[in-house]
Formats: sequence, C-alpha cells, structure tokens
Amino acid sequence: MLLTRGRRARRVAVIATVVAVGVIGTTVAAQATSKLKKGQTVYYIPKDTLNPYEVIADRGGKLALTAIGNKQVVQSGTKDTAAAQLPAIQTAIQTGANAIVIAGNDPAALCPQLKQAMAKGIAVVTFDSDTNCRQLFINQADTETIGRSQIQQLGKEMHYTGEFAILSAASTASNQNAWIKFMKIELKKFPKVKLVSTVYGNDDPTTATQVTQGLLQHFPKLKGIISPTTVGILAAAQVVDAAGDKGKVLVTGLGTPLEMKKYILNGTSPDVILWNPANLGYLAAYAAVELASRAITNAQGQSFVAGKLGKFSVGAGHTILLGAPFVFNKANIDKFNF
Ligand code: RAM
Repeated sequence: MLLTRGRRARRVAVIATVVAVGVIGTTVAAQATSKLKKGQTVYYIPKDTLNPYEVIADRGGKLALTAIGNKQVVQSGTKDTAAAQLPAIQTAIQTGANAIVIAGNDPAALCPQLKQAMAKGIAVVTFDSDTNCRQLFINQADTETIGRSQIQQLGKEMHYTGEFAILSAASTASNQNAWIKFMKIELKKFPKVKLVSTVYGNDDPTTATQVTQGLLQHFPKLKGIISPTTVGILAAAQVVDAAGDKGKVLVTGLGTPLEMKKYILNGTSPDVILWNPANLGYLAAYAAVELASRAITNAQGQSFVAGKLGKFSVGAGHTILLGAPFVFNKANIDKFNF
C-alpha cells in the first residue's frame, strides 16, 4: 500500500525532528555543586562488561564522577542475565557503596537486592534498561520515538512492502521490549510490511550472528532486519554483508556510529539511530551523586545541573530524559567519533 500524503508528512516530520534536535544537552561548563558530597563510591553495573556500548556509557560516568570528586567501581557479569548482576549488587551493599547505577537485565528479578540496597540508604539509579524498583531512571531518549522511528525508517527503505524480522538483545531486557512494543504499534500503519520473527541474540556477538544466519535461511524473502541493540545490529550487518545480501536485506536499528560506519557507507545499513552513550553514563553519575548527597529527592520537578550537559529535571515516573536521538547516515556519519 502506498503511503497517503498525511502519513508520509507525519513520518518525515518525526525523523526531521529527530535530526534537528540531535544535539544532546547544552554546553554549560562543567561545574561541581557545593551540595554534592565528595569521596563517595558509585557502583556502575552494566548489562555486561563486554558490550562496547556499555563500556562507553560507564566511561562517561567515570568522567563525571572524577570531576565531582567521587569514585566509580564497575562490576557486572559477562552474560545479560539478572543472575550475573546480583553479585555486583551484593558487593555494593557489603562494601557500603553510596549509590548504584544499573542497566537492568530483568525488570523484576533484581528487585529483592535493589530494594535491600535502598533500605540501607544506597541511592539506586537505573539507566539504559529500567527495573521495577529504583529511585530514578535515566532514559536515553523518548521510548515511543525510538520504537516508532525504527519502523518508519525500515518501512521507507522497504518501500512499505515485504517481510522483516527483529533481532533483539535479551528477551528480559526492558529497554528493547519497550521499543519493540512501540514498533508493533507503528507497524499497524503499514499493512504490507510483515513482521515474520523476533529473535534474541542476548547482546552476545556469537549468538546474534547465529540467529541472524538462521533468519536468512528460514525467510528467503526477508527484506529487512531491525535490531534495537548495538551488538545485534553490528552482527546482523556483518552477516548480511558476508552473505552477499547487501541491499536485498536492509539492516536498521540502534548502532554506534564507529561500529556501523562501514555498513552505513556500503549500503547494508542506510540509516542507524542512537544517542551518545557517554552522555547517558555522565548524566546518570550526576543523578546518582545528587541523590546520594541528599541534594535532590526523586520527586517530579526536582532539578539539577549535570556538568557540561546542563540542567535536567525529574519527570513523570521518576524518570530523567537525556534528549533526542541522532539519525546517522552517509551524509553525517563522518562527524561522529563514538
Ligand atoms: C545494546 C544494549 C543497550 C542498548 C543499546 C542500544 O548495546 O542492549 O541496552 O541501549 O544496545
């Protein structure tokens, strides 16, 4: 089905907004607020310690913590499971950490331990992937926009006709699941675009590669893959490129510009979306230290200055929004260095 004028205009408007508001935060000079306590320890617990995206986010956190006289400890497992993250939470509690910043692998399974931490006065902030129990969630970009934009992009590239699949991360990841929910809502606008399968690569390159190969084998008419994970999209692009399916199977989703540059330039992935992961970790650090210093509470309307990123406020659901995502393509990919 061809898009109506209205639909096309709305889609273009959403993407244009995404591009126009691509700069995250403002450029206020880094500054430490006197209300913030120094010498505190903040545990960063990424989904896993091997994922390059999580490493960049943690580094952003370290930059902020160092600037405000606090210390970072990064600890997690190597698999994207709640069980792999529990030892790190326990260590944070036992060693008397002041705050935990965690990208949850499961929204519910971590709660007994996170609640225990909060009961001991440890500030608990989620970032990247939320859990059901925390004081604040630092959201990378508007969840609905991230989900809908990926369908809009692939739909356009597929001329709004044909089969596609989703390659996600862990099946329990709340961020990917929330984005996929909005992808499915957006998909209703395009009746000739059919989702044939959703598979999980667990943010493990080997698994993501294998499940992508499985998709190409099982769905010979496949025209697209959306991967809302940086690990997944890289694996998918590599598999499609190696299989000689460049241009036949379009790969889109969320990817880091440096990892995806080759595939953006060679046409395997014409458009890729993301935000700046370092800024996400940086903002989470300020939020955690503000809470741990009792300089803010997690109530809606509380605000603080996150160093070079400027001022942020707590919104509905005790959530802080980093900003709008970027769209990377051949025209702008050279400008990004993360
Ligand atoms: C992967 C992780 C992370 C997600 C990014 C986009 O690195 O799954 O949680 O936010 O992709």
